[in-house]
Amino acid sequence: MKSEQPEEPGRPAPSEGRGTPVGRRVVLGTLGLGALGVVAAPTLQRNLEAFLGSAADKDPTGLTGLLPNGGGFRYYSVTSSVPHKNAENYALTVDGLVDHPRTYTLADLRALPQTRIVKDVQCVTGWRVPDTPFEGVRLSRLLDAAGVRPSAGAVRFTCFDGAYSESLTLDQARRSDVLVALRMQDKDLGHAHGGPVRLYVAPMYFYKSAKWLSGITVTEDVKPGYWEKRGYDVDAWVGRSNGRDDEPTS
Ligand SMILES: Nc1nc2c(c(=O)[nH]1)N[C@H]1C(S)=C(S)[C@@H](COP(=O)(O)O)O[C@H]1N2
Ligand SMILES: [Mo]
Repeated sequence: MKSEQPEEPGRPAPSEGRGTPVGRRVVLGTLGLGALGVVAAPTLQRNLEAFLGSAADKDPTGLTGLLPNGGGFRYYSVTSSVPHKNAENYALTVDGLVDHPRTYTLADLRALPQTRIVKDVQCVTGWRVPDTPFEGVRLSRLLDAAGVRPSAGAVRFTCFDGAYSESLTLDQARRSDVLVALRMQDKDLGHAHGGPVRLYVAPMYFYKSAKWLSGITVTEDVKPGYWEKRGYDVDAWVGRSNGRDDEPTS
């Protein structure tokens, strides 16, 4: 199996799995998923997301992060299970240093103007997926509606997995290529890709694009996110951070 952790002499290799990379057979054995091979059949490809979501829910090891997530993506979660949310129970709260805190339902977000962006996706561990459409509401629109106070300098993102978090400076958050995304690859975001709503930060490594987004809190200063507390760069520009030289994505 190809290692998820490229050798980078002189600096610690980025790591997004909780386990050591292991052979495919070991992963499958651990998960009891001996039938995974059949998932590669094209007719069953559409079931992959649902399959991965349920596999991760039963995976105490975190090794599902080493499994493919369809179309060149890898499935990542830092928790062993994530609740499923839909139009009935999804909520996104915007609060913190704002004049008009508010909670959005999925219907609320769908009713706002949608922006579609097509760029490459680049993970800091090395994998890249070309020309991926994301669609949703510009984060800047939600911030403007909330009325950001002059003392604010940053935004913190939290997730209904109960563990992941991310951050942007206010200037970064206001870029036109930063979305609260409802759709990916021209489909509603599935659970395995962070649905029903994830953040999409086009110019940055994909760890910035928090899945299962549930909270947007305007803060005074940047609060480093989950991976940033574990060594990743807070300013995560593709090609000029984390010691990497990938082609920029945006
Ligand atoms: N809530 C949450 N968001 C997350 C992560 C995570 O573990 N939990 N992993 C990040 C990383 S490192 C990557 S590469 C992408 C993976 O997205 P995918 O599972 O849709 O391929 O999600 C990012 N957002
Ligand atoms: Mo990543």
